[in-house]
Amino acid sequence: MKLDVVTIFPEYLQPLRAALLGRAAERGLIEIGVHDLRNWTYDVHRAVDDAPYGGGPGMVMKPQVWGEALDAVCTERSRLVVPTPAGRPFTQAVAREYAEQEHLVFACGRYEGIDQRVFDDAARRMPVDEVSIGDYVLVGGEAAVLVMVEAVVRLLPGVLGNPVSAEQDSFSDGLLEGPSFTRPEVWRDLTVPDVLRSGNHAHIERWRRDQALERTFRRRPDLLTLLADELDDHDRAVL
Ligand code: 6GU
Repeated sequence: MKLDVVTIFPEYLQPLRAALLGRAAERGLIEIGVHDLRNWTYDVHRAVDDAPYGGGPGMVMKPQVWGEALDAVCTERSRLVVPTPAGRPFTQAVAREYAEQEHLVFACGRYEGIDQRVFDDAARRMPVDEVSIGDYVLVGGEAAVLVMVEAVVRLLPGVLGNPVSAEQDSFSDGLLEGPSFTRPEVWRDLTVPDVLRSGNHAHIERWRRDQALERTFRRRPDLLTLLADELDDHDRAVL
């Protein structure tokens, strides 16, 4: 998979070279390009923004600069991802969909956003998604790109040491993952639940499912409503 990021803060994307993502790149599983938007400015001031039509606070990023940048970075096989608090929610399902793509291009806006015509134009040649990582406002899209790239890349074959971890985590079955324990058996007078040391794998699986259901009910009841049809009688008894 190829990943390109266009930003006015390329140094902000340095974490893409670290840890899990850095190792995936070294092993040739992904190829990451980070591009300074100012490479495509055309005036001595290297201006990337201008006052908004219609007035109002802040600045809007200029269409000419973004148009040239995306012409250079995108191909007819790219998918353009635009982080914005005004986007559709980025979910695990979206991460799975992105993990199937051959080329993702992330366009990081700052200020009050990017001239809408940049995306309307790009959409004539490629899929364009405006996506939000949550209901809060960031200063720019860079941190959101780090979040999305990590969510996508860990799903690629060969990136995680143990592929079962990706299959079992929160959201893969629509529930939050329950608690985990390791040695020692007693720590600061707190004990590991007996069932986990019982060796009875059927009991352990049932207990884990119950814990996931209870946790989801308490913390994210909205997720359970979505899952209502998939719960069996035992599941319902837990709730
Ligand atoms: Cl994806 N971008 C920005 N700039 N702010 C956000 C966001 C994204 N998601 C939530 N807030």
